[in-house]
Amino acid sequence: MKVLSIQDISCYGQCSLTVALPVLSSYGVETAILPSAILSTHTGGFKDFTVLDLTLEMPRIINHWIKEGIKFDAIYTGYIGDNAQFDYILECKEKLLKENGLFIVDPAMADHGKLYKALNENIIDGMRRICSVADYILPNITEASFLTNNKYLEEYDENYINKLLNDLYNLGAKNVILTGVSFEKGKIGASFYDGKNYKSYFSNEIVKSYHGTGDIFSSVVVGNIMNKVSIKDTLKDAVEFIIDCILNTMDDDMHNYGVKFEEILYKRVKK
Ligand code: PXL
Repeated sequence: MKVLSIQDISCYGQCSLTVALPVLSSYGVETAILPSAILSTHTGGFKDFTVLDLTLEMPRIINHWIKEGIKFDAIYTGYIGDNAQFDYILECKEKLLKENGLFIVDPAMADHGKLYKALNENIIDGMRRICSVADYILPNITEASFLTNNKYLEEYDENYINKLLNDLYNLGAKNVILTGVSFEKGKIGASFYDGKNYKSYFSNEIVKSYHGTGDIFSSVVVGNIMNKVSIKDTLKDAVEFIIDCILNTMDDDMHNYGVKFEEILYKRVKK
């Protein structure tokens, strides 16, 4: 099983490729990377972070792999800093994905009703383009509302979530997993829709939010999908993983930029 992950390297801060690689390895998945940019840190909460955009390097790497005949069982995308990269991502889907390979998109671009700091609104169209041809998409509620032009609501009911799921499905994605869903106080989880069935999994909410948890969630989902785990067990695994990571971090006041997922990973691998 070989996956290509396309997202940035945030050198410090426990998100994007620096979490995707260890998490996917722990699920037995070989992972190649196509870095979209190198940042000194992620863009949430750090001042004056540096960015090296890697758009120009992407076609060079892609063309080399095409020449080598390299192909992947899945392509998994995350944070993309530059709109010019969506054409290259679609080229990867066309030329580097095996027949029946899976194209999995986490449209990582926003949270809590706002786009991430370094992005502008053009990113939404680009993410919509790749979501529309994806086998799985993994937005949070903010991203879902931007992609579908629904109002972002903090208080909502099941009708709102079902509308988001339906509208996301109608973009063209075959399977939708919406994260950060909560219908009752004290419970949080994720909801799934594939055009036929709705499924959700909820656990006890810890009211603390950290950067990078969406990336860890998506990586756990990809690890499960590659191992052909059912969607019900996949949702449970990913939701419980994130809650364990937050519980493992929240009493450490010095660690507010991401979650301490490594100890959770180690405990699971040791079992
Ligand atoms: O965790 C999502 C993410 C990924 N990459 C970068 C980010 C963020 C969120 O802020 O800034 C560079």
